[in-house]
Amino acid sequence: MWCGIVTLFPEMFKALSYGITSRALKRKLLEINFYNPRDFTIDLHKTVDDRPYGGGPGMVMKVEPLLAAIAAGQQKVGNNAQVISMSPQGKCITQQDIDAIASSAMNIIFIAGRYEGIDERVYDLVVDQEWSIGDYVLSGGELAIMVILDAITRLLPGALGHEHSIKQDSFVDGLLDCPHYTRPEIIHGHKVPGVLLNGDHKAINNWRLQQQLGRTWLRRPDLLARKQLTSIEKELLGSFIEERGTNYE
Ligand code: 4FV
Repeated sequence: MWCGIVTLFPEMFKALSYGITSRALKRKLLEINFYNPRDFTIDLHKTVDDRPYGGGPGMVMKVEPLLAAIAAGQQKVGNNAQVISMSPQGKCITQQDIDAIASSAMNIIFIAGRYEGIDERVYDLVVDQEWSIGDYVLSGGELAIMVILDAITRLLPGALGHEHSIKQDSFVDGLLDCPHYTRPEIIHGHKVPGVLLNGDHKAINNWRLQQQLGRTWLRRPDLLARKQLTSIEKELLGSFIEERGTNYE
């Protein structure tokens, strides 16, 4: 996967040089090129922002340096990159979106806004999609891009040591993840659930699915409302709720 990142702070992306994203970069599963709008300015002061028309606080990122930076990225990949701007006004990205992007192998040029945002005419002229990572305001789009890139990269074939763990991810089946335990078997008086200790994998898978259903019912009923449960799943959730009666876990 190739992605271009239009950002005033390319050094921030050093954060991707750790763990799974680092390995994916080394294995060339992911290739990133940076385009700093400041390098595409023509004035002595390398101006990338200006005061907002209509007044008001803050500054707005100028059209020309952004268009030139984006054009440089498009040139790198023969003009077939999707231009994606990160902002709170964008579509809130879900795991389903991440799955679709990771399996699409599409080229992406991300725009990291700063200040109050970018001039709207950049959207009119070159932005294909606008994405958000959540309903809160960041000081810049860089962290949002890294969140998206991290979520995509771990799904790229060869990125994770063991592919099957993806199948057990949260949200893969529209449910929250089950609890995880490792040694010691008892700590501070807290024991690992017995079902996980006697190697009955059918019982273990049922327990994990029941935990996923129960937790989703407790914490994210909105997700459960979107999911068509099988009869087994209805049974497992039913006994989860029964076992807990009114007081939840
Ligand atoms: C954001 C978000 C976000 C808004 C102004 C950058 C900031 C500044 N991006 N999801 N939430 N962006 O807050 O993606 O330009």
